[in-house]
Amino acid sequence: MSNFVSVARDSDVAIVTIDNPPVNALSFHVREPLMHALAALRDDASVGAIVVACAGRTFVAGADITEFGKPVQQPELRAVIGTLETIAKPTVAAIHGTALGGGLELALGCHFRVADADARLGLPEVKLGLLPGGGGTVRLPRLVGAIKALRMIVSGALVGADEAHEAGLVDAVFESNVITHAVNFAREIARKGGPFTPVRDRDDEIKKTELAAFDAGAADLARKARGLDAPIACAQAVRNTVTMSFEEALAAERALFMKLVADDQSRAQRHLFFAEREAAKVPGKDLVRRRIARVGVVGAGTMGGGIAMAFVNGGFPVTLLETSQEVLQRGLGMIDKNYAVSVSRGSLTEDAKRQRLAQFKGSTDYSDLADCDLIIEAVFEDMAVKKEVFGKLDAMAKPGAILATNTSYLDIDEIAASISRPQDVLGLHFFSPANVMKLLEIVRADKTAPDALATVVDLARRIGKVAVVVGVCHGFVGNRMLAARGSESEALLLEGATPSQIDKAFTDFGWPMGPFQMGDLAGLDIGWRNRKARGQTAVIADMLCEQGRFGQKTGRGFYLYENGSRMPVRDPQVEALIRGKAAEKGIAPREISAEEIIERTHYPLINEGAKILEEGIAARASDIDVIWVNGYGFPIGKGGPMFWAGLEGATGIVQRLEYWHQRTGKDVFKPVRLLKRMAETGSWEAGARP
Ligand code: T1G
Repeated sequence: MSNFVSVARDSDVAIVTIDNPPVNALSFHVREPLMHALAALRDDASVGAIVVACAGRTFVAGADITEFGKPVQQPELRAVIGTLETIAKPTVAAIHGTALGGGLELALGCHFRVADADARLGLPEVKLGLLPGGGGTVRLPRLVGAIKALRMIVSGALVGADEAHEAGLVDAVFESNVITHAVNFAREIARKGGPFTPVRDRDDEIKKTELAAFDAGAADLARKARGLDAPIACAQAVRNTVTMSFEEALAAERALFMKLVADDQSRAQRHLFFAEREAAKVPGKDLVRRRIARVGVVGAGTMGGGIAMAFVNGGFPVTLLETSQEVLQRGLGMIDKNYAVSVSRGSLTEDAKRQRLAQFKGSTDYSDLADCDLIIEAVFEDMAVKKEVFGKLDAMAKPGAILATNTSYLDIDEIAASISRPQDVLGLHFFSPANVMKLLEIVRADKTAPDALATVVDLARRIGKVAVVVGVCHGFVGNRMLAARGSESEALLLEGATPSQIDKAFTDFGWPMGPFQMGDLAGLDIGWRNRKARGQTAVIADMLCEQGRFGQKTGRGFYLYENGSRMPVRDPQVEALIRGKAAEKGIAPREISAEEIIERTHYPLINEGAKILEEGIAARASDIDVIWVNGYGFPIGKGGPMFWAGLEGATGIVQRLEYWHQRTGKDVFKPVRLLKRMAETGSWEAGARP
C-alpha cells in the first residue's frame, strides 16, 4: 500500500487505516492509495466486510485545505466516495476524535458509522466560506433529515457522538476501542447478510420534509449570514436534496462548491484558518512550560469578573481579590448572574453552574494569592494604581508565578521595571466581555522570559482563546489601529456625515455594527475617562458625554434607546449638536459617499497596521488580521484589514492615502514604506524583505 494508507485483516474483515498526521486530511497522497485499496477489497471475495479507520488522534478532519485554489489532482474525494458506494459487502467507518468535512463525507459513503463516545462530527465547511463538496449536503439529510442537516451545515457546528446516534448519523457508540468494536460490528452485520443500502439510496428521511418549515428555517439562518455567500449556498444545496434526484443535487452541490472555492470570501476565511494557527507559534517550542494550576485575579469589576470566569470555564480554580467585602460580593454577584443567564438560555445546566461557582475563592487579603501560579491584575486603568498592585504582588507571589496586567493601553515595560522580577511580567489583554470574546492580545514586555510567554500562549488555547503575541506600544495593536480609524470617523461627522450614515457604510461593508452604535453599546464614558486621563480629546464624543449621553446605559448616546431597548433610533438632537460644533469650527457640511467613509476609516487602519509591522510590534500581517477579526468584529469574509488590503489593491490604497494626505495634511494618511512595498511586491512578507 502506501505510508498513508494501510490494509490489515482480522480474518474476513479488512481494516483500511489512513495515517496522515496531524489530522488525517484527505490530501491527494491519501486519496489515491485509498481509492485503490477500496477497489481491491471490493473485488476480493475473501473479504466479507470493510472497516475504514484512522491512526493518530483523530478520524479524517476534512479535505486538505492547503490544496484549495490549486489545480485539482485526481482522484477527487467524490470519486473515492463513489468507489466506496460500489461495494456490496458492508462497510463501516470507525470514528474517533473528529470526523469533519470530507472526513464525515467519507464516513457517509460507508453503509454504517460507529463512533467513540468522545467523538465529534460535523460539516464545518461554511466556516471556510465553503459548503460540503464531497456529497455531504446530499447524503447527510438522508440520515438525519433535511431540517437537522440544514442547521448542522449552515452553522458548521459539531455534534457529539450521542447526539449523532440519536439523529441517526451513527449506528453505535462505544466507550473505547472503537476500531475493535467496528470490526465486530462489521462481522455481525455481514453474518446477518445484506443487501446493504448505501446512504445515497435512502430517501425516507428527506421525503418527510415539509418544505414550508424548511424554507422558514433557511430564511431565518440567511438573516444571520451578514453578507456571507456560503451560508446561503449551504441552505440552497440542502434544499436541492429535497427537491431534486440524488445525481442532480450532487451536481448542483459541485457547481456551488466550485463557485465558492474560487471566491474571495473563502480565500479570506481560509487565510484566517491558517492565520490563527500561525499566531500561536511563538519561539521556544521546546521550552519547558511553567505549571499553571491555580489562577489569581486582582479586581472583580466587569473585566476582572469576566477574566475569572474565562479561567474557571477553562477548568482552573480562581482566587478573586478585591479591596473590600462589599465590592467583592458585588463582583461575585455579577458572576453568579452571568452564569444564571447561561442556565436560562440552556447553554449551561444548574449543576454545572454550581460546580463552576465552587471554583471561585473570594478574598480581600493579598496573601491568599500566594499559591497562585498566574496572577492577572484587572484594576483601574491608572499607572500609579497598577504599580501599587504589582508592588504588593512582587512582595507575596511565589517564585516563578507569572504576573500579568490586563491594561489595554499602559506601558507594561514601566510596570515591569517597578518590581524585582520583570522577567515574570507580561500583558494579557482580554476583550470585554472577557468570558465571551475569543481574542487574547498577549503583550511581550522587554524583559518577559520566553518560557513565561510560551506558557501563557498554550494556556490561551486551554481557555478557548485565540492568542496573538504583540510588543509594547501605546494601545498595542488593536487599540492603536482603532485610534487611527476613530479619529477619521469623528472628522467625517464634522464634515457632514451622520452617525447612522457612517454606521450603515460599515454594516454594508460587513461589520456587525458601525463605530457609533458600537460606542453606545460599550459605553461612551469609558473612552471619555481614558481620553481625559491621557489629556486627549474627541470633539463629538466628549461633547455628548458632557451631556450625560453615555450610550445604551443612559438611554442616549449617538442614538436614542427608548424604554431600555437596545435598538438605536436616529436622534436629530445629536445631528444638530454635531452641525453646531462643525459651524463653531467653520466646517461647512457636504455630501459624503459610503465609498469615502470606507476609504477614510479603513485605509488608515491598514497604514497603521503596516507601521506596526515595520516596528516589529506584530510579527506577521496575518496576526493583525486575527486580532481585528476576533477582537473588533472585522468582517471574516474580508479576512482582516491586512488581507483585505490585498483584495482591495494596495496600489490604489496608497494612491488614495496620498490624495487624502495632500488634502488634509493628516499623518494617518501618509502611506508608510512597508505599505508602498506591499503595493510593489503584492505581499506583506515580500514587502518586508530588504
Ligand atoms: N487541511 C489541512 N491542514 C489541516 C486541516 C485540514 N483540513 N485541519 C487541520 N490542519 C492542520 C492545521 O493547520 C495545523 O497545522 C495542524 O493541522 C493541527 O491543527 C470537500 C471542502 C481538526 C479540530 O474545517 O478544525 O473538507 O499549524 O492546530 O486544535 O467537503 O484542525 O501544525 O502546521 O487546528 O487539535 C473541513 C479543520 C475542511 C476542519 C484539530 N474541515 N480543522 O484541532 O489542531 S474542508 C475543517 C480543524 C472540506 C469537503 C471540504 C482542527 C481540528 P500546523 P490544529 P487542533
